[in-house]
Amino acid sequence: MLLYGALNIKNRFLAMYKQANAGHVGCSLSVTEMLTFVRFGWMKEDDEIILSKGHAAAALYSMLAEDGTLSEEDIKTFYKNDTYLAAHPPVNKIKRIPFATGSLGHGLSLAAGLGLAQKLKKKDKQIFCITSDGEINEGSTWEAALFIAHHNLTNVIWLIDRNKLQGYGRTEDVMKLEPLDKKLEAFGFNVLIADGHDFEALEKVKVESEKLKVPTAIICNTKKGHGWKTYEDKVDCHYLPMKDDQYSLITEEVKKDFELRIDRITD
Ligand SMILES: Cc1ncc(C[n+]2csc(CCOP(=O)(O)OP(=O)(O)O)c2C)c(N)n1
Repeated sequence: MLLYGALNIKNRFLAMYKQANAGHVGCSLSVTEMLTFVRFGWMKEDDEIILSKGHAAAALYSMLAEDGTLSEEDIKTFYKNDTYLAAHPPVNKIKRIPFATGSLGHGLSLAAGLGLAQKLKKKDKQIFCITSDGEINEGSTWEAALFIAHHNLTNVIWLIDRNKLQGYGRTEDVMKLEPLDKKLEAFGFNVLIADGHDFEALEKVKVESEKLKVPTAIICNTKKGHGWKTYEDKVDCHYLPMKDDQYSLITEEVKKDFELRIDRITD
């Protein structure tokens, strides 16, 4: 079940961040449900997933432990010397990580290339690309969007983690993106909008996207630091590592959030 998967993924990466004393906790909490849904609720075994916002690598590694690609022993090496579970995903080291990401703004171009290759080979593989919103500031993202629309790459599914925060401020203060849906539509996308933490909403856009004959961009409205009440939707959840008391608090909050959601389903 998706909710259990997301809980495990969160608990695992929170422990990883804690032992590494590393930041980017909020970035991973923002994207967990999107990753969980794509991996366990949408993609087929042969499909590709590209996490363009590579700074949320811990969430990706944790998801790959959840599906058995990585072991719990691998996970313990996160951030350590000589590990391949570095702060950003490496290339050619881990099954299901086709490209190194983390230099923001490149993931969608990589997805576009894969998408075109699949189309030329007449294969039905789908390419899921999760970008952040801040990296839409990069011109390369728009170039990839033009390319996807021009080649009508309906096999590329672009999900945007629209938490409205970047590293040092709010997206609309740093470089305005709105009206993002209209801009993407003008580029030739069918734009769908969903709550990126809500599996039912994600399921609806999945069903909707499958009816479409033009490329899909899904704006997933999220909260950076989702569930970390002290820092949710605050810029500090980007770089701040968790102190001991915060780690206890956040794991407790994540558990409560999970129980609330289970209750809502079973009511
Ligand atoms: C090309 C590039 N410039 C700068 C950075 C440093 N950096 C890491 S994360 C980040 C901003 C994160 O904001 P956003 O991209 O919106 O991600 P999210 O809020 O979803 O974590 C920046 C500028 C980078 N990784 N790549």
